[in-house]
Amino acid sequence: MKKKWGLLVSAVAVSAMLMTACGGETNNQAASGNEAAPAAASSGTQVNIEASNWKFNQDTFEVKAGEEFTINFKSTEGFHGIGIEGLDVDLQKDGSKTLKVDEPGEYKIFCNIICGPDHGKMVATLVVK
Ligand SMILES: [Cu+2]
Repeated sequence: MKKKWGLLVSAVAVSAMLMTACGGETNNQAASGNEAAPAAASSGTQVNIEASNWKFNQDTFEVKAGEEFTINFKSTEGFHGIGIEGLDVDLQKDGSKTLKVDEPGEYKIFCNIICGPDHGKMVATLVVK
């Protein structure tokens, strides 16, 4: 029993020393890394699409071909959804979808819920470059 405690204590002591050593070394990196932190936290390109009566927050949304991106969709007013022609995107009301498009081009974003008189005006473009 005593031996076990001894081992445990020395193990803790060693890891504490290691942690201190690492902490000292990474302090500088952590400080300079702060600027990049928001991008790292969201992991990848975020495309924020918001729908209201009866429009999207932007006419075009741009992403890079062959790179993963996440669509964050939100209905801020009314009840809307999005579909994107030729892509596997089908979100309603709120939701996220991560995908990758290899083929550059323009993809039509449309509302996929019959939401009212100007439903047909709810279109935007996903530009894949
Ligand atoms: Cu609609």
